Parts: sequence; C-alpha cells; structure tokens
Amino acid sequence: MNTMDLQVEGMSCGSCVKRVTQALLPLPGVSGVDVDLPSGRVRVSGELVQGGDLLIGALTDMGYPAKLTSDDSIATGLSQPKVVGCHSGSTGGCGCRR
Ligand SMILES: [Cu+2]
Repeated sequence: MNTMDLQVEGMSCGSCVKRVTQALLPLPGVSGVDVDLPSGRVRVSGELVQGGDLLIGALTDMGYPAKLTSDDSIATGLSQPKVVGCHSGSTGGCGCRR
C-alpha cells in the first residue's frame, strides 16, 4: 500500500470532487481517493505500481489537469484556492459543467 499526491487544477465544487474521485477509483491498484477541494490536492492510495502517468492521464481526460506533488513541495505558492462561478452563473465554472 502506498500513496501518491497529485495537484489537480480546475476543481471548484463538490461535483468536481465526485468526478475526480470517479475518474481515479476504477484505475488499477487504486483503493482510495482523498480530495482536498480548497487546495486542489488529491491523495490516491492503493497498490500504485504503475506510476503517476495513468492517474494524471485519467484526470486530464476529465478536464482536470494534474501533476504529481510531493508532500513538502506544495506548502507555499503552488496552489491558490480559486473560487470561480461554478454552477452559479452563465460564465466561468469548472469541468463538471460540461
Ligand atoms: Cu464543479
């Protein structure tokens, strides 16, 4: 059992969290997905022998560009919680609007 931390762009509401979770859970070796919406952090746990490319590819396909992070490198600067008009207006929003 190991974990992999991802920084995911474009999540801005609970529907995004659900979509991201549903994109990752079916992948080989994945047994848990933990999403922190404000920071855009996603921790995937399981038997992750395949590396991060599969996870990142699945998220990118869903419209959420992602990259691997390490635990310590994300503390500052990288993720600024952005609040956009997800589901609340005619413009802006997030991937789950599609
Ligand atoms: Cu959303």
